[in-house]
Amino acid sequence: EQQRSILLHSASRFPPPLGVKLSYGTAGFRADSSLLESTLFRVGILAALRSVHTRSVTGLMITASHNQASDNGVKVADPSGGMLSQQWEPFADALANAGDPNALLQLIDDFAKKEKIPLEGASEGEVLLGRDTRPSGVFLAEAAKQGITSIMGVSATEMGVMTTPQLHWMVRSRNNGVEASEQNYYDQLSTSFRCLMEYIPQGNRNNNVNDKLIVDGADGVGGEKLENLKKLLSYLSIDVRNRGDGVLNEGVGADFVQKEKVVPRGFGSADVGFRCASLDGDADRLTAYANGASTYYLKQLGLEVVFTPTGVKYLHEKASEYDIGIYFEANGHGTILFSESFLCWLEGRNNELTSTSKCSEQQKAALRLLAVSKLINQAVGDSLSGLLLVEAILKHMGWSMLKWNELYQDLPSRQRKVKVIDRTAVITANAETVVVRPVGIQEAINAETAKYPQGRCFIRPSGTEDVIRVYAEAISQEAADSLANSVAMLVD
Ligand code: 16G
Ligand code: ZN
Repeated sequence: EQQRSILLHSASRFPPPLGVKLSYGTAGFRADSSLLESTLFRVGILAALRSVHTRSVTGLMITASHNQASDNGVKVADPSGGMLSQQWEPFADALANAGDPNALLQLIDDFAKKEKIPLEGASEGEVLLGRDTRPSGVFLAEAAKQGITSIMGVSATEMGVMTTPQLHWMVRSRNNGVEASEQNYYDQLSTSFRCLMEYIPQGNRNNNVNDKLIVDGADGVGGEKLENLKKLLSYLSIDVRNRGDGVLNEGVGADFVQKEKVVPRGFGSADVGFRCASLDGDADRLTAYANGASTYYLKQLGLEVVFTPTGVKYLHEKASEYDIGIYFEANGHGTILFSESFLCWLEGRNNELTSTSKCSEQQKAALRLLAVSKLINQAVGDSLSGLLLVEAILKHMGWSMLKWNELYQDLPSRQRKVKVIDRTAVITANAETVVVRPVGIQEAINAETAKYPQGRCFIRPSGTEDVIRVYAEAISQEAADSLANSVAMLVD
């Protein structure tokens, strides 16, 4: 009874906006920040219920990533540190769209019964609450906190301004019983980075790879966090630009650089010859690094390459099936996952090492892999940790930027988006490589593609916008453009 009245009372303070329908989508709720207060309150309830249900710490992150500064959004981190379980997504949609407080209460009641979630303060829970640098994050965090604490026995721990991957990392660490402060995060990254640098093969120690790296922080949270991290780093000097003085994501950041194919604000001819990288607005991705040509290259190396539908949650799930699963998206999301059993095996090699004096090549390799597993964020893609891993690898291999770039030739490509009345009319299969509906369209795409040497073309409904995305690759830029155009016309 007490739980019901608390919920009814607090819900009445956060009425949903009229005529707005929200969907949890591929990466949580996202909209103009003025529309999101009630959504944040409700997602707070969701994260709290998830915590009670799993008897673990969960997370709630307030960000709209690369979107414009006036937008905002929210997503929930599961106890593993990964994305919210897909089984709970329909409940997230229902919660966000429920009408008056009574309807909301009914929904929570039914769901709690179905999932056997004990309410009435019978159990405990904790939600870590983080936000990016958007000004609206402040009042939205307050709404989220009200939602979290309206579930009896659950507390909200405010982490303040964080990168998305920092918050996910903290949730994961807390549930693994390790210390999980921001300082712990920097310590883990800088220690494992130092370890990798110290195990660089003799011959490559003094190679000509420049120690300077220039980073575009997208005028978001990543720049200021990198400033903290860089103080602890040896062997590398980082010049951080776009640290938040300009407008978030405007003419800066990984998404801008990838889509517009131009250098970000604050970079110019004086930077030619240096390694540069762009983070996105919440620092969970780096400038683009995948294309059809990389798939071909990786297969040639003898690696197994698998496709999944678009979206981190699908990639992450698939990658977790392997001892070492590396996943990435063309837009810069991705990380590396190590299985528990493989990590145990590596630890075993490590322990052998301390008991004997001489370190074999195999043992060194095991040590490096262990360091990589600590450097790379196992919870979710992380531009700061990804950045350091790339630096360590370049140094290890003795590769210059030029050499790295020459590993394989990216195929020219073109992305187009086509506005449609109903994007759900397009249904795909085989990890979005084949269109099954509308009937006949795949045959038409095949016929167009066949006209272009090395042509590839896919269409799929976007998970975040009301559009159909068209992606084309071919032997020249003109050919890729032309293939994308003719297929866009088929869709229109
Ligand atoms: C979201 C997804 C990303 C995906 C993108 C596709 C997460 C954290 N992010 O940003 O993985 O690539 O949506 O958007 O899951 P689209 O369907 O509009 O192209
Ligand atoms: Zn992002």
